[in-house]
Amino acid sequence: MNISFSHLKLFYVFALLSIAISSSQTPAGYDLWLEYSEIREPTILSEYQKVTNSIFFSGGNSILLNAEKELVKGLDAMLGQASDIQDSPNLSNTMWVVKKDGLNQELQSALKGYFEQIGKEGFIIKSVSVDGKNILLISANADTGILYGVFKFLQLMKMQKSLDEINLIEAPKIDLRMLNHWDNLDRTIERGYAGFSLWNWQKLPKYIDQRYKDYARANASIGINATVLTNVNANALVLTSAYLEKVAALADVFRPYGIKVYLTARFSAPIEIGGLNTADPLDKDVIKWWNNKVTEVYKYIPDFGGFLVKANSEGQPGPQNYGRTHVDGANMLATALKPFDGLVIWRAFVYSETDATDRAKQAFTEFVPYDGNFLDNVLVQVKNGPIDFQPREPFHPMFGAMPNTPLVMEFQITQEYLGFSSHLVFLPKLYEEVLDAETYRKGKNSTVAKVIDGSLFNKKISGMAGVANIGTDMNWTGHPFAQANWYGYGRLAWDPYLSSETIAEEWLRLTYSNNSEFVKPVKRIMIASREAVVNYMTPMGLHHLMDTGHHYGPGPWVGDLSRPEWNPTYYHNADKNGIGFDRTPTGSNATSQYAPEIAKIFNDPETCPEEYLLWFHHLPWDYELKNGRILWDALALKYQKGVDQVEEMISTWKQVKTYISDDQYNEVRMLLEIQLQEAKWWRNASLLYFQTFSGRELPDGVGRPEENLEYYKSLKFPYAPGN
Ligand code: GCW
Repeated sequence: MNISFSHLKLFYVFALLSIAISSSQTPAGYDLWLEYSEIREPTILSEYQKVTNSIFFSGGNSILLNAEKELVKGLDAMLGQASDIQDSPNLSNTMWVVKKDGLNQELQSALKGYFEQIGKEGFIIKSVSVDGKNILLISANADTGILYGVFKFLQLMKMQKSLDEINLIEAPKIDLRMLNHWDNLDRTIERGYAGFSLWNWQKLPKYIDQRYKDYARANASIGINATVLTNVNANALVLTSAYLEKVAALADVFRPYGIKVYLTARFSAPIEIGGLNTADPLDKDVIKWWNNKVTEVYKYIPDFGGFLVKANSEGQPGPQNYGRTHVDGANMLATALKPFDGLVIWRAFVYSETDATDRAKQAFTEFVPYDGNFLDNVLVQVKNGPIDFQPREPFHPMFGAMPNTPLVMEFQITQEYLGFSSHLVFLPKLYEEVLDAETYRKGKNSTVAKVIDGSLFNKKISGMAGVANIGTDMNWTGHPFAQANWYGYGRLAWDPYLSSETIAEEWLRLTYSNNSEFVKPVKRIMIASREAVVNYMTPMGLHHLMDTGHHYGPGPWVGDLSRPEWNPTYYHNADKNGIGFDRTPTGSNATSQYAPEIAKIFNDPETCPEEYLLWFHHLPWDYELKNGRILWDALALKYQKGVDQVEEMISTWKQVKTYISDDQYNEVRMLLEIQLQEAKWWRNASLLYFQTFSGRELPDGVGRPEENLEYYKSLKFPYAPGN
């Protein structure tokens, strides 16, 4: 074929054009809630154009530079105008972005009360008068506050909030707002369902993947300020100099976004990488080894956050291997970190195969007696419930029971027990339920949120951790709606009193659309989704019925694992007489670990909230519930309800098709179909199995299983992810 010059030229133009198009477009979902697009609402548009017409941005270091870059990016994309940004003030300015110390005396004193409230990370967004002219001010005491303020301003713009409503004095209510990555050094992720680990250890430190910056930016946009890079089932190698150099490179990327790096410390590291023959926390060589190691870490990473430690839990080494206690172990590390202002975050997720007491009681029993014995740079990290990130658990009784120890809340964002990344489950609904729970430890209104933010017992430091659901998937989280769980976690770490409704609404507006015809119904889907998963997996207080190891799908029949508490049969106790775990004084007496006011409610099946009934009680199949139904029927109907709720989610999603792109629509539709299929699987398998004990017919209205119990038992998933 003869290709003429003009053909070639045309080809060249096309090639260039397509490069331009593809480089300006990131893959679907990659931009998370941060995709800035032109505002089409004319009043809002002109309002924001006016106020951002001429901006004085008082820059400086790399955090402020990121804030400025973000502002420019957002304004250009949303307002379609290149903004005029100056580094010194002038009379034409309509907006100022300036730290407190850059303001004149008059403004500083006018805003004094606010600056006192917002600490190091808070911000002010407010209209003020300068030389008799109104300007919009974004201000803060420190750099990170400016960064957060800019993100907030852009989010308000994107959500099309009128500027009249904007008068914000905001500060985070929790100090440490952390992600915990369960990422292994080989880049697999324990309980990860969105690809591999972002950290490319092989290419670090020289090669800095753009994703590290995008990750940091996304976190900063919701106020996350700490990240634990490695799995709590730790590998000591990350503490060797070869890896510390790589960690330092990541810390350098994250620092300009206000994020500190933490690592997990394997307790036996002095043996594994230090050549010692013990890791006894009271041994002087061990102490010296950790002191040296910590000093080395700080040479690489001067603002290193500290260590997260899982010790003497599920086979991880710890101080008890040497006859020492959690306090001995934590305080030894804390002493090494203290000179550098580093922290120890010691996990309370412990249970032992040699201890026959109810697993739900073990963490409390082990830790509460140590209250007051930890050094002041130790925080104890407690999972939201006493077992393990189930679709529903009552709040962990340790919350409120250790007034002298800062307790960090550990939520799981990755959906280990909630459908992996195929099920749409909006987790802030779960988080909210736990945070709002009443501990009664200092009378009425002693909520878990108040324990966590430190206000109940006047703590100097507070924290929340979320086990990340992030991986190398194009959209970061696998399921597009799982992004809402990352987002929502960050928002609640910032303000644990926010409602899940508010968060859902924000996320939808920022991610999809401001159109209320879209937002309203989809918000309904999100809000209903958590109860749906509880209903089709583990209704009425049932728990830990997932199949072994990978936790994918139902396995209530599993009863042959070496450790009793790894078996679902341990948790449901179904027999001819009934079902449920008796945790009242006639059973394990786990209820005694709650304040008496709460224990009393849980102890009596008549007052125990129905959603925790089988968590705390073993009840006969014909136990009569408040609505007059017997337990067996109610349970079966709950399973059905879960399936129905997913059907409703699907039909609602179909109704909003026109408001989003086909790709966006189809992606979620396909996932919802999987969710429906798996919800039915859960219902069928669970009910057929429990029916072998109850011996009763399924009540009307409950779908009939397509297969028999043997079929469901025969299903195997050797390559289920995350295991
Ligand atoms: O939920 C269980 C998980 C383990 C996890 C452990 C923990 C990292 O199944 O994979 O280990 O909890 O939280 O330590």
